Amino acid sequence: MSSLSGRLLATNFGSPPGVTVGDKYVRSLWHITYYIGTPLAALVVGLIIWCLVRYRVKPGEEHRVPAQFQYHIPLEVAYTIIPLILVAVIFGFLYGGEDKITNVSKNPAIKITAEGFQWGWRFTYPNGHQEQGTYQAETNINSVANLPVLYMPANETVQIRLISDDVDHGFYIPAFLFQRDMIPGVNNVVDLNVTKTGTYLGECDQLCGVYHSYMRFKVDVMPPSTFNSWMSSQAPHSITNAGVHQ
Ligand SMILES: [Cu+2]
Repeated sequence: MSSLSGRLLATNFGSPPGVTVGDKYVRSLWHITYYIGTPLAALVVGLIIWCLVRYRVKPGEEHRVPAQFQYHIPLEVAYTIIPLILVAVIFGFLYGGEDKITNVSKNPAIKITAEGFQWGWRFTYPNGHQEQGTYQAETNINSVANLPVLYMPANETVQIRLISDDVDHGFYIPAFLFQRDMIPGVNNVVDLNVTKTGTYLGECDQLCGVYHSYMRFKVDVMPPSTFNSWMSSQAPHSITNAGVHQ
């Protein structure tokens, strides 16, 4: 293991370093489950090994029956209460983290509607401009060239309304450590504030039909000035079809 990946593992427990303002809450939940789960796993595995060694059958003891006891109330209370406390603690952290992640701003820099459908994406901007792309029969699953693009500014609150035209889809951008379902008839509104410019891959993560695995998109996070000039060069209510333009 290289020292870099060793350092990453030590600091992030294998989780990717996030690129959004909100992903620290997701990462801290990931870490907390490690903090609680690692000693617990060590304890359980340790006890199993101890039992194997301590109570192994020795020569001449083949018919020995271990001590039998039941209704050991303190023991039963302990192994009921301790897991309940652990679940309650994890639930508390989860609730706190989710509360921050789902919190949406009243004054986002821009509002975008992201629409999922079988099998593609449509991103609608405030002036009615749309970026869209659908599965095409000749699509190469490994190609990202013809994917629809979600353009957004970096370091600003981008509010995205997630809707579905048909069945359940999932708006998932792994690099953002972010996922939210897109459910027909439900308005899921989320805020994303990306701190690093670049191109990221997004995908549908709810099995939504035959070409679900082709349902991907790109996210182009640009400096705000670049985004603004891109935005102002898009005619109102124009439509850009992925794979057709450029
Ligand atoms: Cu889908």
